[in-house]
Amino acid sequence: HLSLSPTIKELRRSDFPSGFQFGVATAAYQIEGAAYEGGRGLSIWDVFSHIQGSISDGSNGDVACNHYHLYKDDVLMMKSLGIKVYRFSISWSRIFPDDSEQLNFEGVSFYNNLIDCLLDAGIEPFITLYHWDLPLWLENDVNVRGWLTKGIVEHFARYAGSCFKLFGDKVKNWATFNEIRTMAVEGYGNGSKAPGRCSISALENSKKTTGDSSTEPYIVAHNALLAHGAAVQVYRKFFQADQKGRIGMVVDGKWFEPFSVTRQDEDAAQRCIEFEIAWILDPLFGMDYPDSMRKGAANRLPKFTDEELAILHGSIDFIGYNYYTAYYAEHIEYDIEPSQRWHETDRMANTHYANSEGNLIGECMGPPDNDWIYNCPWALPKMLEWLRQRYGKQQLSSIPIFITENGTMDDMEDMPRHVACNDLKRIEYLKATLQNLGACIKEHGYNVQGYFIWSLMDNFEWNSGLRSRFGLYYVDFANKQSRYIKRSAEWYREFLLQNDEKN
Ligand code: BGP
Repeated sequence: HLSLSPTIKELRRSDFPSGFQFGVATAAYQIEGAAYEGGRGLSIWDVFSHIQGSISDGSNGDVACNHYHLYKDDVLMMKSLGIKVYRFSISWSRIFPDDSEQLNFEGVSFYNNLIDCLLDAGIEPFITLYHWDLPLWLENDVNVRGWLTKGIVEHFARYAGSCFKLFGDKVKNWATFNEIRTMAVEGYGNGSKAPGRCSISALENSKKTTGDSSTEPYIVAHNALLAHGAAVQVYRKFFQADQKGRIGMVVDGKWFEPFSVTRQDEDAAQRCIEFEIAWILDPLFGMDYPDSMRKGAANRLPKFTDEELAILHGSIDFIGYNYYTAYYAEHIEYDIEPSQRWHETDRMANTHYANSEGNLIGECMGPPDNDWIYNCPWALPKMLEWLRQRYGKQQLSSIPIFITENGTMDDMEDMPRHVACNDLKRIEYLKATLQNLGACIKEHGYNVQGYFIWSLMDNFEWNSGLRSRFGLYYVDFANKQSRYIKRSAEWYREFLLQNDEKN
């Protein structure tokens, strides 16, 4: 019952509106390395990645792609691709390494140099302020406790304000956060990402017993939303008029397809979408948390004051949406002790595999013979339509969407370089996603203005380490982090440059 991609034979730059921006995306901890250089302070990821058992291949981001030292080459690589915009994140602990909150000028210079280099190459910087690498001093501060208290809000606003002041004359695109949902659910629900807090005995990694996973993901997301609101207030009050940039947020959320055409499964799919993307976006559009969450998580979900909601309402100039994949959703009745509940069980719906395998994480719904993890390019238009239905065509006509991440990985330890570089399936996936995107913009007029491939190069893929390769370029981590072009990079370059010449 799945609708397949529209059949467009060739993908052309002209299938997209002129002015549509194509780029690539990365994040600081995943590529920079130089973890102990340039005056950088530690972040929660430095600690987490060094705890035995937390990263599946035992790697960490100490060196990663060594982008800190190789950034000039990386910018040349981007220039050769023909991209016009580059999304990357700033490492907060490179800017404010310790609790004195004194600027680390070496860190500031690194980003200034990178930004200058990008601008020289004709590439616009698109900066994410927070891509999960919280300074350790904020995690350890007993009054702040990372994202667990509202104490974090003023620190984030101060950090954001410093970035606007330091870089805002040259940077016009700001995203406050990357995927608040992921950091809340995986950092505090199942504990698979830093700071690795988890109290759910039903989960495989139940050895982690810190934290209260029935409440913490909600508290963390709530405080991050408030921090977003505070940062946007700073930008709008002190910087936006002069700097003339835009500020928004990057969210994620899978598409959920009802497993059967029944009212119950349709409700389950809707509930799953609400528990992911609407959790974060609804408050930004002047609504409270979705009703399904207020019912499902009941008194464990924090409440906004009217004043807080007013700050969040209208606090984005754009939506950054990271699209990867789709899952089935099937209604399942759970009978779970409130103390054992967490985000996944609260939404009371999962895939049809949930019970039989005792596994609360869903199964991707792509073709079964496909060995790639992300393979549902057709669901992106469904999500765009869902967003339009929920937030209104008129409202979204003034709040553009950027697809801030889209990509796929090969996941194999010791994959030979020649195999990894001959990545025809990645091309297939990216091309199919772009075909779907281009066609639905053309046919339905969705206000999507840009698309970023995750990722420029293979990098430190969080809990799965260096073995999961997402890059357009191969990185030889055992040999000076040398970069090698993959077929997908050649394809992207051809698409962007040839068509550019034609236009
Ligand atoms: C996003 C993150 C990226 C990157 C990507 C990979 O959630 O923003 O930093 O890690 O995911 O995909 P996934 O985490 O789905 O494997």
